[in-house]
Amino acid sequence: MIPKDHPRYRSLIARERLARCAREGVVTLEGLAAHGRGEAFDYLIGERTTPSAAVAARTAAAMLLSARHAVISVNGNTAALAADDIAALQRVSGADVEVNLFHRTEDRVERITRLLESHGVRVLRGTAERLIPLSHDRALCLPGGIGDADLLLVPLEDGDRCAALRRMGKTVITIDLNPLSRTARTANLTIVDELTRALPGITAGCSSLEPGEAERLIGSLDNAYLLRAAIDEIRENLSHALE
Ligand code: PTJ
Repeated sequence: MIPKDHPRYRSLIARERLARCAREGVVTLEGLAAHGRGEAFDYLIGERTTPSAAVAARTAAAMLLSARHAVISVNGNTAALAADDIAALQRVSGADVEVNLFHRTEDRVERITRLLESHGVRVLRGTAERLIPLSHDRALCLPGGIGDADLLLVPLEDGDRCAALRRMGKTVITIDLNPLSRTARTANLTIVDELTRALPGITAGCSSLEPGEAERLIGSLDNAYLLRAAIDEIRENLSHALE
C-alpha cells in the first residue's frame, strides 16, 4: 500500500500499475526498462509540462482534427498507464485506435485490446497484414487502420517504425520524454512530455482551438526548434536543480 502523502506517490503508483500489467502479460519486461529511461528524463525536465511541450500538444490537437484518417497506435506501456486518457482523446478527436506492438504476440494484442475496451476505448479489430516496411513483427497492421491512416499518434515509439511510417508518407506525432531519441528526431512532431500529462493536453487542445489557430500552428510547425527548446528547458531546469 503506497501512502498518499509519499513525495513520490505518482511515480510509485505508475510503477505499481506497470508491474501489475507486466505480471498480467500486457507490459513486457523491456517495457519496464523503457519506463525507467522515461522517468530519468522526466526528472531532467522537472516533471512538468514545459512551455514547448504545451505548444507541441496544441499543435498535435490541430493535426489530429485536420487529418483525413487519424489513428492512435497503442502499445503495452501506453495501455497500462493511460487507457482512460486514450478513451478521452478518442472521444474528442474521433481518431481510430489500433494496438501495434514491438514485442508482438496475438495473446498480448488481445489482452491490451480488452484492457482498452474496459476503459471505454473503441479498438479496431481485424486481420493484420505486413504493410509497414520492417523486418520484424511491428510491420503487422490493419489495412483499414494504420495502413490507411494519413496521420498517426504513436506514443513511446521505437525509432525504426517511426522512420518506416515516414517512408510510407504518413505524418507521425510522438510522445517521448527523451528529446535525443531517434524517434523524437524522426517524427514530424514530438511532444517531449510524460504520457499521462501529454495526452490530456492534446485532449484539452482539441476542444479549445480558436478559429484559425489550427492552420497557424500547423503552418509554423518546426520539430527541430521544439526539440532544441526542450533541451534548453532541461538545461535551465538543471541550472536551478540544487537551489
Ligand atoms: O508494448 P510493446 O511490445 O510495443 O513495447 C513497447 C516499448 C516501450 C518497450 C517499445 O516501444 C520500446 O522499446 O520503446 P523504446 O525504444 O524504449 O522507446 C520508448 C521511449 O519512450 C524512450 O525514449 C523513453 O524515454 C520514453 N518513455 C518511456 N516512458 C515514458 C516515455 N515517454 C513519455 N512518457 C512515458 N511515461
